[in-house]
Amino acid sequence: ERPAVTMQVHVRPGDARRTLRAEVLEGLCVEGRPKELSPKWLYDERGSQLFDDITRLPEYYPTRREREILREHARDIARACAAHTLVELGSGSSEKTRLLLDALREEGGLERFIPFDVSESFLRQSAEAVARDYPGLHVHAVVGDFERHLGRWPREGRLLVAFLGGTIGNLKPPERARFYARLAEGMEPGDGLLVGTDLLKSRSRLFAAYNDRAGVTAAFNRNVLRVLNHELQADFDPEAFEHLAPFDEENQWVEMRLVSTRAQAVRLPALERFVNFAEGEVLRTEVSCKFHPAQVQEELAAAGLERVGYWTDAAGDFALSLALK
Ligand code: AVJ
Repeated sequence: ERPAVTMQVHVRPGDARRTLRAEVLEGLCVEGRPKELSPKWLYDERGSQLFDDITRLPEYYPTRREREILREHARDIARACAAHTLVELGSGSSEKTRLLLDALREEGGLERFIPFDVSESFLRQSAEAVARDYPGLHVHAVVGDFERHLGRWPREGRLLVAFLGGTIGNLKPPERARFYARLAEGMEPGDGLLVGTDLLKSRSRLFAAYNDRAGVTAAFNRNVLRVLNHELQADFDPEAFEHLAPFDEENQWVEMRLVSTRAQAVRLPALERFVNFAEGEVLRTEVSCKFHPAQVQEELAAAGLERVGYWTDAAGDFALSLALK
């Protein structure tokens, strides 16, 4: 018997390909403009697997730290928001989700779980697994892009929207302000947002976390070139690009770069274009912002969300903030 999962689809596979083409034209093909791609293209099946491997690297602390915070404080979070519905944006990490679901259930009010993700097949699997393990819980999966379909989910009972892992750091400050504002717009008074943020720390630890010795992050970064090869019939040679992820002090973000090791022209037949790279030219594939504790509170407040809870791990590496509308 299949567990009862309902599904709402805002993004179809064809849409993703069209969006990719438009973003590649904008991000790679405008002569004289620094080359950049959205980090969302890093996560095909292989990329998601590689990210999963990253979360277990000795140098990559965020996943472990956030799990530690949830183990310690999920009950406090559940009590402070008393939510009936948990919406999880980018519902990647089932273990962390379960810590929240368990706490919300123990606090008495949990009725509904709404995982929200761009990848339909992945989403369906994890939604069905949750439905199996939490009898009586309504699971409604939403396939959407959190930059375009925020708030497009059923609105019933008091909401807790969870955005974990530090993925908020992928948004640059103006995008982040828009994101919080749009999210707040779709919330009712009493609804909550739980957001995970990586905190500022020594350059050397940040560097190590994104330039691991085993080279998993490098493989993850280069994987985006394979995605372009597959989706656009491009002929990138991933080995002709070096992975580098320095910390940018001014912007307070780690940025992942692919650095062209030589002058090269890459064919993009699906777009009837070539992309030229000079030797040493950079393609930016991700920014990962790091935060001051007070900065998170200020950004939430600017969107009309009041931070009512703040928790860190024992080392002070990572933080969870709970804000209410
Ligand atoms: C999934 C966006 C939180 O920024 O740390 C890990 C992605 N990139 N290593 C992060 C990532 C390189 C990760 N987030």
